[in-house]
Amino acid sequence: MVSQQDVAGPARAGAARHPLDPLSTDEISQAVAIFRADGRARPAMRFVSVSLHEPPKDELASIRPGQPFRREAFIVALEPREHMTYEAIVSVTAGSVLSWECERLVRADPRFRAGLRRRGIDQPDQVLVESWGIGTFGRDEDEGRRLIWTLCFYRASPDDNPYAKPIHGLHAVVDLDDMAVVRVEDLGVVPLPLGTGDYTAGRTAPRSGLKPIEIRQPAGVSFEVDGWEVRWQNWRFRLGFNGREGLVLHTIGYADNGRLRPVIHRASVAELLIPYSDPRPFQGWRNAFDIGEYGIGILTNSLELGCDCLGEIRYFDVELADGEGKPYTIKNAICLHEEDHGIGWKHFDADLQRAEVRRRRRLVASFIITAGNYEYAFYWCFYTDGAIELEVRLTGIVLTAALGPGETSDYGTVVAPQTLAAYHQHFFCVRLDMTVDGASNSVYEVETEPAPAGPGNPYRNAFRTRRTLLQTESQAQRLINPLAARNWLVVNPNVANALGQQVGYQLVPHGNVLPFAHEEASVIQRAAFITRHLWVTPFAAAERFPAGEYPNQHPGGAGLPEWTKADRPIENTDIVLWYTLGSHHIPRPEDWPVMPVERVSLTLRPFGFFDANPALDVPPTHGGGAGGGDG
Ligand SMILES: [Cu+2]
Repeated sequence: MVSQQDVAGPARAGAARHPLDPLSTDEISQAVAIFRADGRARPAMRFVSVSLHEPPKDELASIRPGQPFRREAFIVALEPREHMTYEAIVSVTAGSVLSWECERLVRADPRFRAGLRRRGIDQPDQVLVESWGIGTFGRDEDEGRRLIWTLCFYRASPDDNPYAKPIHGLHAVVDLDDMAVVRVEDLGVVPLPLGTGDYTAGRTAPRSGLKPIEIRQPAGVSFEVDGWEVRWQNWRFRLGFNGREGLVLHTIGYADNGRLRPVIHRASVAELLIPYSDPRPFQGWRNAFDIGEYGIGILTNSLELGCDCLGEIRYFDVELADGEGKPYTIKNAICLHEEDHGIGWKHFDADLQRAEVRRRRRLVASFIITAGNYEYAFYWCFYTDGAIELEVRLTGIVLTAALGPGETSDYGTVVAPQTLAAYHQHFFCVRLDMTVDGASNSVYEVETEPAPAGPGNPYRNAFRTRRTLLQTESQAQRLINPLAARNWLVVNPNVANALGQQVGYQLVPHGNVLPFAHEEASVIQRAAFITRHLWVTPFAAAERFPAGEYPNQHPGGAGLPEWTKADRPIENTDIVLWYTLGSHHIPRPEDWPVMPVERVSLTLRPFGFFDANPALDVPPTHGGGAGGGDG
């Protein structure tokens, strides 16, 4: 086991400036070189990931500015010939190189080519071969092998939308260690749909009348960036990035009267699961763990000014390692900018005939990924009133399957002739390592209930809140309940505000959903975390991913269900909140050929963290300069 190496030793000039900085190109190269030089490494090894091994919290707390610090890389590597993996169970995603080889391999297979010919396709190069994790569906012959299966689409011409032409019923199963096509299954021919699914510019006459909107900040931006640290309007946090989770936020704090008060130690989206509804052979295997199997950091786009992001933008490049362990850069991977967000607060005093109004602003750190057909845009937003929001926007192309002429399905929407977009869901598991005014936190479930009728409630109008302390892990596996206005309050029971109340941050759920797959379905076994909206665990450094480290082909039970069996106490201690945000997708014809953005979100807002409205001191604006400090 050679999974961790001390890479750089004490910090040197040009190296990382902070222990939480993502690995630089040099550090990735060094880590891989050290790893390769180890006697246990094999020449044919492939690298799944080389990322920062984040320092433990106590060590982080003890590092003084200017002091040297350790730098460690976390490496996951595979040895295909010996079927050796450097972790117990390894994801099928061995980086871009493997999936590319897999696509070529499938295209070259004579059984696959014969299947294409039966469908009138003579150009295998024009077939898009998508690799999907095979999951666990009880086939004995699959035991102990690293397998993927394929879904195929056809591009009639090079710039076509391939998802408009799903190739029905032809699937290959590939062994990633042997790099061999294990079998090709042909479930019968359905003709390719005729539509093109074209959504590109130049073929539709653009609508007229849209005049330019310009976002200008003539005096510059209001945030400061120092390395990976960001400061803006009392907020202070660090950006991080890795191949699996993409953007990570570290040490989020708020400067309050000269005192930096911690709120969240680490925040990331730790898993993204898309279960599909189509029950047909192969289609019923479609469950993508986009983080655990593929890695949303690896899938991150290079963003473009004026298109992805508008206004005064600060971009961050990120460094990752490819399958050979060679570092590469994703330019403009993270976007940082501020936005006017409408009014922040207002009151018009009728007697005085005077209005007090302040604008609301937010600072947004974002990244966008492409996972095959889909795009996900992740926005972490910090507001002038102390709120934090994660907003996810979903767009891209819905996954399609072909239908026979006149055929419909109970499990999807016909979005174009003979083109079925299957019902599905997207579950984002947000991991929040809380530290509200210090590491020792507790969680209350807060609901509102009617007060009982009686002498204390003579007009029957009274309602009150009920707080339930969640004391152990089993008590903290919860669902949303909007009709009871249910939310969760993370408090520091050891710190009081000026009113004598425990300081806290409130997790406010918005729209959400549960899975519809049966409990015994493979996807629920493997991803039990989606059966509860909230889980709370005591902090443990090794507990990072809700479906376990390597969900692919894992029979299930790993991650949250396994850890929480111990039913550990979660009161007045260092805790982690796991909130799963579901987007329910019954495709509409309007989602074709490319889908208008759908958005889901989660809000954390101060509840007694401050003594009063923290945005009282936002200066007023006068005409014109929307949100401008002195416009
Ligand atoms: Cu969707």
